[in-house]
Amino acid sequence: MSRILITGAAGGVGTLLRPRLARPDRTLRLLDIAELEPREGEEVLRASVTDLDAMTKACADVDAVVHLGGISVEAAWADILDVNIHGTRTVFEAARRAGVPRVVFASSNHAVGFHTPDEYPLGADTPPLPDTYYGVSKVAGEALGALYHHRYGLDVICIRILTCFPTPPNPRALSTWLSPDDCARLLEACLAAPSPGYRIVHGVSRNTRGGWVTLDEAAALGYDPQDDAEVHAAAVLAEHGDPGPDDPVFAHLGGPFTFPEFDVDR
Ligand code: 15L
Repeated sequence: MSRILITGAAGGVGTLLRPRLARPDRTLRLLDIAELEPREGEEVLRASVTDLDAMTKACADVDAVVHLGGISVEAAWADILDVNIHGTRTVFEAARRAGVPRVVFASSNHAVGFHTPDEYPLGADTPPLPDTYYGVSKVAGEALGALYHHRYGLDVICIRILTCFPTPPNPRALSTWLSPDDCARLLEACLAAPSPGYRIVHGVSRNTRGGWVTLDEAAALGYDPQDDAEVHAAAVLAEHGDPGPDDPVFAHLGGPFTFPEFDVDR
């Protein structure tokens, strides 16, 4: 019997993963600031990732933490600093104090969002080039993961997730979609890999219009994506129109997050 703690379990990715990570031999301990109703095989905790005491208790008797909690878009610096950066440090520190051997951290393409198509496919060793304060928080989370691996020996896998939604939400996502099922496949690979050490991998499906980032690092963990956004292409383009290859949304990996209107301090 294993126990996995999922932070931010009521959020978008958490909601998609919850039924997909359920196993008869596994307890999912779901943590969020929002209320959750436990189902069979689940435990529910209502707490903030910024609360070290609560997080340390939440990490008791846990085999791995899947850290999804935090703000998932651009926001004011004070909020990003508290919830995403301080909160992520709190999660790693709580895991260390409670003796949790493995943390899987939901990073984002926005950690490297200002990289450009002439550099594609971006490897997981691509240097940080965040496109927002949100992206900065993901770079900080990856750095904290490296610290907690190298100083304290935790296994830490940072997944630079591209676009994880039930279906591709826009034309850019025809290249960047991570299907919910592939997301669960990647998480299972991250949880099962023997002694992964510290790694950064990309979270994306095997999209026909992909090739923006490498899949090799995730494949080395055992990830074998089965889905392709192309099956949704006709519907997505009918709804949103075809922006064409010269549209600014394709000028950087981070797409709209690089646009001036994402500057919250303007
Ligand atoms: C992310 O990191 C965001 O959390 C999500 O809302 C999407 O915008 C996604 O990146 C993306 O780049 O599509």
